[in-house]
Amino acid sequence: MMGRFITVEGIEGAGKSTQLVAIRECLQSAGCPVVMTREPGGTALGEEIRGLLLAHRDGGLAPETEALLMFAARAEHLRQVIRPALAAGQWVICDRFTDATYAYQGGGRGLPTARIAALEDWVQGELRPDLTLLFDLPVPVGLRRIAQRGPADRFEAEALEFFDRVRAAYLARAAADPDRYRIVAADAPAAEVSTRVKQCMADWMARD
Ligand code: Z5A
Repeated sequence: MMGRFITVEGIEGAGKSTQLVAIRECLQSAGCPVVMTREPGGTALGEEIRGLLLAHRDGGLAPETEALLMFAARAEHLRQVIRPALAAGQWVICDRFTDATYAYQGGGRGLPTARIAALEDWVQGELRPDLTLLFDLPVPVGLRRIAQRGPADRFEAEALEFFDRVRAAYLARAAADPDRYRIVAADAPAAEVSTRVKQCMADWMARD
């Protein structure tokens, strides 16, 4: 039996990484074998590409370069980690996936959605997440959270308007596909958000 593919999305500081533990606990208590991974990254090559993408560089990066590097890392991630785990019946929880490309390189940088969709079809074939949890909160709240943890990477250094566009793109995608997305209100203490995540997972697994 194939496993299930769950992705976690949101703007900076939404608390995705913090809440991965709550998602894993739900699945493990239901007896599902879990693999946790992230993008960009998840393989040795993917982590190298992540370093290239997050590093500050004079002149920045063309949006096309950014998108192609994301998909290069993703192709390797799918080949080495995601597809084998799903084929072995494991449940894969991935911290960001292609919705992030639509939100950041599409909404944030302005790349045409059709270009991203073409790459998605090429690299992923039919594979899409079964469930996407979108952690949503006002941009200034997320940015305040990450400002407290040290120097900003290349994405974190973007202006507030960039993240407004990213958030709007995420919300538009969620509205267009309510069957796959669950929006988790993330502007609350971490324990309260965990309770929402667990309820959301329980509801989704019950309908499955
Ligand atoms: N990117 C892209 O552009 N295109 C793509 O296709 C993909 C990615 C796949 C990856 O960096 C970057 O790549 C990302 C998008 C881009 N942009 N950035 N930056 P990353 O993985 O390092 O970034 P991230 O995914 O946004 O991680 P993050 O900034 O750490 O956010 P988070 O995982 O949602 O939050 P967190 O680490 O759980 O929490 C952040 C801080 O807030 C931390 O200090 C927590 O203790 C605190 N926190 C968490 N929850 C709460 C609550 N509820 N209340 C108060 N404080 C909280």
